[in-house]
Amino acid sequence: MTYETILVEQRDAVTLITLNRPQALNALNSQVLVELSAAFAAFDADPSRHCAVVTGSEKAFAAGADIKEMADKPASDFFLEDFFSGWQSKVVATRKPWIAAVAGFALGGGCELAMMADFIIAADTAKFGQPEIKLGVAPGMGGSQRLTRAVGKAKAMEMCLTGRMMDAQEAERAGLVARIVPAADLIDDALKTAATIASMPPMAAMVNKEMVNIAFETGLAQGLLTERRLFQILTATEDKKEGMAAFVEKRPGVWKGR
Ligand code: CO8
Repeated sequence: MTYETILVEQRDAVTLITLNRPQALNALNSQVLVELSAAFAAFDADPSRHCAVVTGSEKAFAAGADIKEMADKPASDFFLEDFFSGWQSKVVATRKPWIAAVAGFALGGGCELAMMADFIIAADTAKFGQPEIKLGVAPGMGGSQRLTRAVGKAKAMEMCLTGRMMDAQEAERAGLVARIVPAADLIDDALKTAATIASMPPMAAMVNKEMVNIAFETGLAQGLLTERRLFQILTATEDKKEGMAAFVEKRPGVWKGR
């Protein structure tokens, strides 16, 4: 597929996806969703890629869903198209790990896309917000749910009701981002982190991702049971045998991915 709104580069076992609509501060329109969905599907299906990084520009990771595209759309179209559902079924559905590397504005749908990632690495310039209320609407791509789970009710409620932005430092304190790095180091740092993940036994990486995500979606008893079952499944892999043998023999493991 030829992409017009994103750039996709392969860096060894890591796929780097850059949102590329600078004229609209990377606003997420339908074409971005189609292209990102295709890029994630290709990444998930490629046995030589094991982690992805999604980033934007220095000024904006993404300034939201595309307001201009939605402004005149009738409500019935939003309903009949089940508008925004593709973000869940195509982007969140990605089984391999991916990181959002966020500099500048991550607002509305941009903040929601960042929160779809397995974790966020933020530049010290990052600003997160859910300003939809100012447009007479509310988050529609997961913001009210994922932000609340990430930072708790008080901050999420305040951000959704006032539209105020949270800077990188506050986002780190609140648990929204894994780490802050200087803006100039953002891509290198995210790629290095992704390369570390990509060097792990691939099935174990996918299972670790699934386990942590399950903690977001189920109660403790169900989560613990699922964790145990997934752990037990991993013990049947060739990479488990190799990982333990490599530890005992004091050498790096060589992974088969099965
Ligand atoms: N959608 C479409 N275009 C956008 C968006 C966006 N979300 N954000 C910025 N742009 C465009 C601007 O219109 C402008 O285009 P032009 O040059 O043609 O006028 C260009 O990007 C540059 O933007 P600014 O000139 O505004 O840049 P500033 O540096 O002055 O300001 C801001 C940067 C503060 C980020 C500002 O652009 C802004 O407030 N953007 C909108 C942020 C926002 O509200 N995001 C949430 C969007 S809504 C959403 O995500 C989900 C719900 C949507 C429902 C809508 C139903 C109608």
